[in-house]
Amino acid sequence: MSGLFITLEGPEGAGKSTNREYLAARLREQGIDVVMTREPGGTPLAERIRELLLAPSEEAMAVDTELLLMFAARAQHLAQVIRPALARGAVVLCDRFTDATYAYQGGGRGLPVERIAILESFVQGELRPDLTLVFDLPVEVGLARAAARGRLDRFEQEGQAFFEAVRQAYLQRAGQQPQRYSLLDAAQPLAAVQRAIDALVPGILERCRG
Ligand code: Z5A
Repeated sequence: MSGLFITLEGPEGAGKSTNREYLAARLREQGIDVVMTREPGGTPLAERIRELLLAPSEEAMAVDTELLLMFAARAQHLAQVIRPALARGAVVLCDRFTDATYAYQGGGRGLPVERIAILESFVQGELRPDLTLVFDLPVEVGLARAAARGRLDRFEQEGQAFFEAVRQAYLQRAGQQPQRYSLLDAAQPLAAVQRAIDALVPGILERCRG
């Protein structure tokens, strides 16, 4: 048996966490075994790496350090959570994965795509998401949603140009592989976003049962 690996991506405040819960509920009511997880994080050790990555600190984090910590957390997450869940036939719903590395460390920080691709192959082997939902919205809308939560993490302290580059990297990747990505307009009211998710559910169920 092999499960289905679905990732949710997009810039800040796009609604990934909210809609991950919603999609999980739609699938569970159809009797599907769903594992919800997130990156960076998803295991106790990977969550400790997440704390290092998100906490603002006086010592600037080198861009390569950031990249390697993302993949260190991912290696742990794959070994402890994602691969075992897929092996038992579950649907894994993961809030961010390697597309976020291409968007943030590639688009935002300007690291070469080739360097990210080397680590992707090293850490993941052949494993790639089966489906990626990209929640797209204008940068200022997402930042306003994030700001409403209070204290900003290390990434959220970046400026508008950084987040524009992140958004464009996501759009570019989604445009290059339309068979893997579903682009959702996350600036719409939540009910409209969730109607778009409802429309994806039959295809997901078919892939689970096929
Ligand atoms: N990062 C990276 O650089 N490289 C990597 O490889 C990985 C990650 C994996 C942490 O991620 C940081 O790590 C992230 C990228 C970096 N940078 N930042 N910042 P995260 O996923 O934990 O952080 P996040 O993107 O900031 O999550 P978020 O802001 O919580 O966004 P969200 O999960 O997409 O949104 P939400 O929590 O579901 O919704 C936010 C609020 O908006 C909430 O009050 C909702 O009720 C509201 N909302 C949601 N949808 C709507 C709609 N449609 N209308 C109105 N209001 C809405």
